[in-house]
Amino acid sequence: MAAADLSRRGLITASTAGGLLLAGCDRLSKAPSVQRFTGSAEGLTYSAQRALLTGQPLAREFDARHISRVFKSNGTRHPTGAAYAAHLANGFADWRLVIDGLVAQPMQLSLAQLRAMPARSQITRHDCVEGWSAIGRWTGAPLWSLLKLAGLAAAARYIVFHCADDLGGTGDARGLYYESIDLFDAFHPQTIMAYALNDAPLPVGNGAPLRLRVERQLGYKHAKYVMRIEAVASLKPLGRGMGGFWEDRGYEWYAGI
Ligand SMILES: Nc1nc2c(c(=O)[nH]1)N[C@H]1C(S)=C(S)[C@@H](COP(=O)(O)O)O[C@H]1N2
Ligand SMILES: [Mo]
Repeated sequence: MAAADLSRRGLITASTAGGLLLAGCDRLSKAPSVQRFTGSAEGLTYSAQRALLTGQPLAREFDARHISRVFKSNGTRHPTGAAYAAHLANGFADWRLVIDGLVAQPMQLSLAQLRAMPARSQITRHDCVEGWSAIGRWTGAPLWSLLKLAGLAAAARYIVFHCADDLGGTGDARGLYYESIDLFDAFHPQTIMAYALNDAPLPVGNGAPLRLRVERQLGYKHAKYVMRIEAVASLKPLGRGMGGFWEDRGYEWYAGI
């Protein structure tokens, strides 16, 4: 990702209320009491969002006539590196989705195996923080069915998605893309691992061969190029500890729409 993109990201983050608060209170935020306050304020937002979702638990689904003519590709449009290039060259025949961490049965699934599982299709609207939306039909295996297959351990609290793309090369952007969600969203019926967009195999620009759809949250939560799904008890040991590539750089972890 270019430095210009990154500074645009920085501006977007700073323009949110949380971003302003953090940017303006750099020294203050080092005080433990302030950290506790910030932490609980975030918790309030989270439970408030959860409370608001009660009674309307599904994201809106649209009719086929609403499907966008072009579904934009954003963020990484083509992962770099020899490993991804090799997978792409042979149609992802040797690619495997790893499911591990706090599960009874760690596994590796081929694209053919994923396609053979019961699928869900949904026409939903994708909203990016950069100010654009697009409607597409996504088809994939429900995440709950994969977690059931692997047998989620009782200690698991979050599901982490490890991606193939490294946004490295420009200082702060160094690192593999990753994301995480809680078990509410992981078991939500509209949370799927999508391998098709508008009834065609997922294009490279949109995350081939597999990407997350977590329809009640903003675009950056929808991890593309997913290589590994990991069940964990805590997000702290990953990346910089905030639960995702953009969260590590100031974005909200729970990005409710
Ligand atoms: N691996 C990975 N996933 C990602 C991104 C990325 O750069 N890398 N960008 C995110 C952002 S900000 C958005 S808006 C969507 C874009 O999805 P699209 O390319 O299908 O439009 O993917 C999200 N998932
Ligand atoms: Mo985005």
